Amino acid sequence: MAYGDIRQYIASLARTGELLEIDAEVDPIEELGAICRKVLDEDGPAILFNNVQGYDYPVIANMLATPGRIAQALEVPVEELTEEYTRRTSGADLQRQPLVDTGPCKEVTITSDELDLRQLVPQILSNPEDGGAYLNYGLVIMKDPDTGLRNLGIYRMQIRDNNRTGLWSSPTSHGGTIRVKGDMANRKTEIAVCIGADPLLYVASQIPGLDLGVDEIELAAAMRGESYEMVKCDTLDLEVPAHCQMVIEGYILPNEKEEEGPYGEYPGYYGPVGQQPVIEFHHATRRKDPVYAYTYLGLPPTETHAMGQMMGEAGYLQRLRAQTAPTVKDVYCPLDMHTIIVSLKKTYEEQAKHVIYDLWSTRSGKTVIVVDDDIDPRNSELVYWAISRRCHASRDVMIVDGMCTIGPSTMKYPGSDIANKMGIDATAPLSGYPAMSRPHPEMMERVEKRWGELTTPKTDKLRKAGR
Ligand SMILES: Cc1cc2nc3c(=O)[nH]c(=O)nc-3n(C[C@H](O)[C@H](O)[C@H](O)COP(=O)(O)O)c2cc1C
Ligand SMILES: [Mn+2]
Repeated sequence: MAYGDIRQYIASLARTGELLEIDAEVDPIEELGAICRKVLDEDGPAILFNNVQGYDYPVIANMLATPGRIAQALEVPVEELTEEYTRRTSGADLQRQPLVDTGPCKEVTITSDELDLRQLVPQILSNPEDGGAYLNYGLVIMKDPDTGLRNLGIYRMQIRDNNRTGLWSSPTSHGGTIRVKGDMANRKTEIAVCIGADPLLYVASQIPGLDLGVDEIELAAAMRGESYEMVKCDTLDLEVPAHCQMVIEGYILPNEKEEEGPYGEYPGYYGPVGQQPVIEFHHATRRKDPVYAYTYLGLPPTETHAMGQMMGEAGYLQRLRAQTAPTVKDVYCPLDMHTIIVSLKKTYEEQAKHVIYDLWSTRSGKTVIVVDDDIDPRNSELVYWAISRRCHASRDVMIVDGMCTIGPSTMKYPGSDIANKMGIDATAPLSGYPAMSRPHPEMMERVEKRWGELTTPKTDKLRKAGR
């Protein structure tokens, strides 16, 4: 049975020992981020802060920060996560979600006069040099103005005053594309921010490599095995999940930019201050007793990295299987979010390089390493071995310009402001290499069969020899 809402998921985390409840009062500026950092570094549980100073509602933090908790959201064993995701979503008939009249997210209405984001949202400073409090874990629903198709993503919003925030949506994201279209047409863009929703909506929002026009909510429903009841926004032509905790309705103002940042992002560095779009909110609804969902951002491991890893592996595997490399065996994404290691049974010589080109064209793919199918991409020692033994650097290491990232790598060399992407083809040629020096499989099998006999002591000659 799928979870009905985020509260049922939190209850399930509590049952499985994956929840730390903190009843003591916590300072959202001086303490909350540091508590999250400590628990993440210890690979610890999700945290339910029941008493955040100056805020009326509980705050759930880092709910999906481990593969185990992501698996718990899908209700599958962790080792079956990628496979099960693929089974549920590939070729899935993405259904439209049913529209209902009302739902828990509509219990309380907050009009434009009453709206104060500084009360509705806790004023958390994740890292000490952040430019202010951010709403950093809202599920953002917008529509592509050209097609009318819905999009779901997560983009940070710097809280400015009672009803205005900044918005940082990378131009490489669908959310970024939609707001740029708004600028180009000089039209305001409707935006609904959902807070505290079903965990699979967060997970689905992070799958890379989707086409603009594939609705992440429909994908989440396929992952969940059950549709989401949706309700109409009160003031916008958008629909939102009826069982989320809060909905804030507003417009991205066209061609209006304000100073935004700095903000400690997932690369583990503060991003710079820049001119970014502005959102004006004018309406909100919520449950009577909402739970606010927050996530700490910074150096890995965090929830963002955990979702990026699991969904990257699933998404890239699906993409390669469908296009460039049907014989791909496995994909491993380390927690940095930009490295992709592919193990491949090559069917033609240039295929490893085609895999590199393909993954370079995704917005997060930065360093792509391709090894043969005899190498486990998760075994870093064997991946290094393959790079040393099967990669001829002058031909097999490829570098191009064009990484659009918020990391500081280009700042090392003044004047080089476009980040690079790198590919490493660490596969042996199909024409063959010298035979590998190891026992034949039959020999290993034979030893395996005799293992009991070989390891049962029959003689203690050495000891008897009087050592
Ligand atoms: C906690 C969190 C914060 C994020 N903040 C941003 C952000 O500020 N800007 C951005 O472009 N992407 C951000 N992302 C990544 C996007 O949500 C992600 O790339 C998503 O797939 C974008 O979907 P879209 O391509 O449909 O817009 C964030 C992700 C998480 C988990
Ligand atoms: Mn999208």
